[in-house]
Amino acid sequence: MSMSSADTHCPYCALQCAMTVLHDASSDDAVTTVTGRDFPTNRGGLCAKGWTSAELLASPHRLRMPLMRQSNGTLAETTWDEALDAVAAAFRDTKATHGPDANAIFGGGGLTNEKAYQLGKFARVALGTSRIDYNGRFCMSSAAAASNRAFGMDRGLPFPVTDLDDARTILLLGSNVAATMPPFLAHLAGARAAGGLIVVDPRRSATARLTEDGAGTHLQPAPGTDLPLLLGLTHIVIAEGLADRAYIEERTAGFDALRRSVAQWWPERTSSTTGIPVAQLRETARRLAAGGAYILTGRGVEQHVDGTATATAAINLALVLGLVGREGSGYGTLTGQGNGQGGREHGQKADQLPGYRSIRDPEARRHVAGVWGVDPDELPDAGIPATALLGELGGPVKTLLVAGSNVVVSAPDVDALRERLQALDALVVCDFFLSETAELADIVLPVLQWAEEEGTMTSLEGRVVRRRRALAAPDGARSELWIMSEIARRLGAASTWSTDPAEVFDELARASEGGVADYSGLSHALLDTGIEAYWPYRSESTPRPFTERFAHADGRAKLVPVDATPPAPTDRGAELTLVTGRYLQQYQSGTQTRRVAELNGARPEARLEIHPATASRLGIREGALVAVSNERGTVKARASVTTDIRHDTVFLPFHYAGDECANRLTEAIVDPTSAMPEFKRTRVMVAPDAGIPAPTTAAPIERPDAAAPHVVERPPVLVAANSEEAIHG
Ligand SMILES: Nc1nc2c(c(=O)[nH]1)N[C@H]1C(S)=C(S)[C@@H](COP(=O)(O)OP(=O)(O)OC[C@H]3O[C@@H](n4cnc5c(=O)[nH]c(N)nc54)[C@H](O)[C@@H]3O)O[C@H]1N2
Ligand SMILES: Nc1nc2c(c(=O)[nH]1)N[C@H]1C(S)=C(S)[C@@H](COP(=O)(O)OP(=O)(O)OC[C@H]3O[C@@H](n4cnc5c(=O)[nH]c(N)nc54)[C@H](O)[C@@H]3O)O[C@H]1N2
Ligand code: SF4
Ligand SMILES: [Mo]
Repeated sequence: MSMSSADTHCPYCALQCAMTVLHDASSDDAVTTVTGRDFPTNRGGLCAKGWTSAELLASPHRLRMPLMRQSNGTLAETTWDEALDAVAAAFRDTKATHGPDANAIFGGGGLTNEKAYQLGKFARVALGTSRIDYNGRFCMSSAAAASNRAFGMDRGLPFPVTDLDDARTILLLGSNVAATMPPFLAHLAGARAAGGLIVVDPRRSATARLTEDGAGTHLQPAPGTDLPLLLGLTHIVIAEGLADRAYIEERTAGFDALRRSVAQWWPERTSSTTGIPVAQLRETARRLAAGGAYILTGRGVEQHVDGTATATAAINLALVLGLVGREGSGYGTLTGQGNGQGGREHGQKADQLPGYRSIRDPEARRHVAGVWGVDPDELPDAGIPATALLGELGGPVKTLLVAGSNVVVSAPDVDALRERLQALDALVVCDFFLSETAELADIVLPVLQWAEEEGTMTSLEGRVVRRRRALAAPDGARSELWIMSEIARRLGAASTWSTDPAEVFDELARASEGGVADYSGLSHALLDTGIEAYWPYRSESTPRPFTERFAHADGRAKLVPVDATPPAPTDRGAELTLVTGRYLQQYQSGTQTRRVAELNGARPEARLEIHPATASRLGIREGALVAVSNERGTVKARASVTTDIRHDTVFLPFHYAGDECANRLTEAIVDPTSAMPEFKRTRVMVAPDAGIPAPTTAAPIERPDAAAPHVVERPPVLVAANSEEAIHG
């Protein structure tokens, strides 16, 4: 058969747009194409990343053999047996010499449910280590912590995304969906038509622009002042008698303490802290109370040292207004990575067992150990969150396996992290490309891409969808389920290690039974019948889990008082606040999208957004090369002079490596509850960069040729040929 096709979902973000992949192997140049497929979330639409996703399947950059570090420092191809023997030996030696917690795993929210589940089991059973966490800590942890505390459950959107279509008002805090999930904009159309899209962002982002022409309001607070803003809005709601007293009485607990906690955030104080006029504050509060309102948060308000408190304040506002668990209104957070939702439910988190259970809960340990066929007392205790785990590298942690993250670009303070990665006894990276993190590895294991594997993903609305295989993987690449089973076998691990995604899913379903994220009624076969599957799913789908009760034992939502310490004044001489975020055409650390000619052609480099007044004060012209620096490092980028940003703020995307890597500047300080790092508010100095060469990217990726912008001109390169410079640069 030369033509094959599969109904599947996009490899990138949490909207999980439905697509059909067509593979035509009839000629020598096999062609794989994607088309949008009708589905409630995307209605046939895809963004530029989705449309171009198939290009990477046959990419010349694709890894096709395991790589191993040679004595001369380069990476060279090796056989699977040799590579897996070496990985097993590294884990065994590390454990024997330094104890089980000297082995660590770093996972990712892009992994299927099956792989994320197996990775958690692999850490606890095959390695016996507590040291596992994942990049979702950098993404969803603040919103997750706030939702768990308030509702007893963390499902990003506790309602189908199509519920938003009928909203009259949507308060969207710190989310730039116009760039990060373009097909999602269709669900904002109703609120825009009603004049009720309220976007809170210190930048006039593409999403903020959607409020123009009467479609809504853009609130442009100082970065990091969302918490006072939300406390102030809650104050107004209560003071003006807009709170839903009957709902508060019937469905929540803790109102009196909450009321006291916002008492001091009167409108004038809120206004002077956030920079938002009192009239706009009052208008926003009244609009939210007028019916048909939703409150949604994104990374802009969550990726802060007070991210959990801010998400909690957003939830409190929604609860006081009576929006949650009612038809036609709601609160939610917009999950980011493809499986950002499912990836945070099945055991990749340091303190978690499958089904969103606590590893410290004796009953959960008994149940899951029973499914795994091991003694519950042998399961390790809770580990430590991602930033702390990365902080242990080269110290207590000697061997690290990374699967599904490019930490040396995406974690905070990457210059320091790079040194720690280099101090490891062994770094093992599973990837299909030589990411910047894989470049540092001792062993690189090439894995499958999305269209080559079977599995499930859980989208931003808590819906379990099927990822299906459309074509065979290239020779030499292997599935992570196979890799884990092979290492487990070499280590003589207990339990069984299936390589069949449907079987692993069945095991996951049993392990999750009775947990908060209960998948026990689901299977690949059932999902293939096309049913709608919102978790919890024991015998039926739960599209709106909070309609009757919240997940706490008493059925009530908890109002948790939080307070804000007003931030230090924003203008201290030459210092500016750096906020970081995303471009439409680049995805995350850029490993994938920087290799797609069309996408990288549109966004080939990081640009520093800076206000004209600030630029002129600093002597910076449009397009000029600037140095952005602080005590941790320096980033070189060209300036984009724009009135879309505040005077006191500059913006960089975090998709690039080398001199352009924004995370050379961010600090590894974290939220005390969620351990989310501060990605959105970093003090920097900006200066013209006279005489210093233009930015270079450490990634071995050629910029597209200007004459042929749709062609990647780089020939297939075997990594063995890589220079020292490319590996260590
Ligand atoms: N094109 C593209 N799409 C993606 C991704 C990608 O990398 N590229 N990544 C996916 C993932 S994993 C995620 S998590 C999502 C993220 O999706 P978003 O949350 O939309 O992404 P960000 O661009 O990080 O942040 C959103 C906005 O927050 C604003 N912001 C920064 N600081 C503050 C602040 O203090 N307060 C407020 N109110 N706003 C602030 C920024 O200016 C930015 O416009 O996108 C997903 N989709
Ligand atoms: N300054 C700043 N930093 C940030 C953020 C920010 O807003 N500002 N956002 C944070 C957020 S929200 C996130 S989610 C992180 C994301 O940052 P990362 O965790 O680095 O995410 P990706 O770039 O998607 O990295 C995924 C890597 O795994 C590979 N990969 C993809 N799928 C698979 C798979 O199935 N298996 C394996 N083994 N590999 C796979 C890809 O090729 C890529 O190299 O960055 C965080 N860092
Ligand atoms: S919005 Fe997200 S899921 Fe949809 S096509 Fe774009 S990247 Fe893929
Ligand atoms: Mo994310």
